[in-house]
Amino acid sequence: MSAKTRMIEVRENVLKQNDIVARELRRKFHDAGVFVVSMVSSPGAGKTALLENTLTRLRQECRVAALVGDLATENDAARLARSQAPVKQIITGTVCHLEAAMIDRALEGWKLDELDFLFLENVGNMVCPSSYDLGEDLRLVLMSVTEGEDKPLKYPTIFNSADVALITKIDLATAVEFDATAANRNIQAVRPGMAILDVSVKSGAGLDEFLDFLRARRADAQTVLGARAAT
Ligand SMILES: Nc1nc2c(ncn2[C@@H]2O[C@H](COP(=O)(O)OP(=O)(O)OP(=O)(O)O)[C@@H](O)[C@H]2O)c(=O)[nH]1
Ligand SMILES: [Mg+2]
Repeated sequence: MSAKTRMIEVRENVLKQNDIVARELRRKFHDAGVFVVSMVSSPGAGKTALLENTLTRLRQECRVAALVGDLATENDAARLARSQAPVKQIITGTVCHLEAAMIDRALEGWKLDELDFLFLENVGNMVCPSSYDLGEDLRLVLMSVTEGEDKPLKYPTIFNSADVALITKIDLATAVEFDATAANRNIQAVRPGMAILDVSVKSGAGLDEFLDFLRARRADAQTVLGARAAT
C-alpha cells in the first residue's frame, strides 16, 4: 500500500468518524429543540462582528448562545461575551477547522434544552471547514466585499457545503468597487438557487432582514420536526 493510499484512508476514516459524531449531535440538538447555525468564511470576513450583533439583538427575545473556534486566543469569545449571552472559545491549536467532537466537548455542562439558538463560528478558513459536518441546521458562508467577487469560483466546496451566502461589509462596496452582479452570478454558478443576503454591521443594512431570516428558518425547522414527531 502506498503512503498516498494510506493517507487517503486515514482522512476518510477521520471524516467518517466526524459524520457519526455530527449525526448524534444533530439528534441531540433536535431533541432539545435548539436551532443551530454555523458560520464559515475566510479570516476577517466579519463573522464575529455579525454574531455579536445577532446575539445582542436576539437575546432580547429568546435564549441564545455561541461557540467560537480559533487556532489561538480567546479574543473572539471576549467580543461575543459583550452581548451577555453564554459563549465559549474552542482553541484548535494547529487544526484549521472545527470538528463535531470539539463541539460535543465544548457543550459539556450546557443545558441545550434551555436554548433556542446556538451559533457556531468556525475557524476563518475557506477550505477545511467545508468537509466537517457539525450537526448544524443551517450553515452560513460569509464573503466580504473586500475579498473580490470570484471567491465562489475559487472555493466552490465551501459554497456547496453551505445553505445561505451572506455578503458582508456592504458599507465598503463603493470604496472597493464591488461588483454585486458578478458576485451574485458567481455564487449562482457554483450553487444555483442559493439564497444571498447583503449585510453591514457598520451601517446596519440588512441586519433586520437577517434576523427575520433566522427566525423563519427556525420556525420552518420546528414545523418539520413537529410533523415528524406526530407521525
Ligand atoms: N466596514 C466594515 N467592517 C466590518 C464589518 N464587519 C466586520 N468588520 C471589520 O472587519 C474586521 C474583521 O471582522 P471580524 O468580525 O473579526 O471577522 P471574523 O470573520 O470573525 O474574523 P476571524 O474570526 O479572524 O476569521 C474587523 O476589523 C471588523 O471591525 C462591516 O460590516 N463593515
Ligand atoms: Mg471571528
